[in-house]
Amino acid sequence: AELERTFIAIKPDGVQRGLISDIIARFEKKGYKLVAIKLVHPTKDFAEKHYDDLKGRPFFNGLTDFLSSGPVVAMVPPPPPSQSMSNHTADPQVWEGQGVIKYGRKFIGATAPLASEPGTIRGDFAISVGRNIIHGSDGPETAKDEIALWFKPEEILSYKKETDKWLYE
Ligand code: YYY
Ligand code: MG
Repeated sequence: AELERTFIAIKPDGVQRGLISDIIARFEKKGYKLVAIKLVHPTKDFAEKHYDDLKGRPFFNGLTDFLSSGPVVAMVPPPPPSQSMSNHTADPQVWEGQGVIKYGRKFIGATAPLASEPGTIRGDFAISVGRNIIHGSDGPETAKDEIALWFKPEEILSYKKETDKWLYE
């Protein structure tokens, strides 16, 4: 299995609208393991770092104002197949799962909530592109960078879930 880890954040609108538990429940019920979580109020400067690749876009200032406007729930919830994890127990930042990044994005839905399918988080809970509830890493490189930006290595926990054997063949 390919090494994969992802970063998910519930943006200030999701926190304000009381959607934390609904969003976490979806990842949890799917069988994903939560390995890091915290409530943080990012500064404008931090929001700019997070969205560094979008610098220069017309919506950049509004987007980073928005992300730094209130508390955000930051989390790392990939599903590690237990057998492939065992090789990497020494590195607390390595989390593995088949297709977790891509599947996380599928869960979230399209960037514009009106283009998101019903059943996705943005499809079910949001209307405007600038108030689209949730962030998810879009690939292995951004996942790595985003996890390193938001979490210290010791904030990411390694633990075994007995349910893994009921989730992975
Ligand atoms: O990864 P994702 O969040 O789906 O979209 P990105 O293209 O990375 O843009 C990040 C963020 O920027 C998006 O969630 C909303 C905002 N945004 C916007 O306000 N207007 C756009 N035309 C595109 C993106
Ligand atoms: Mg993105």
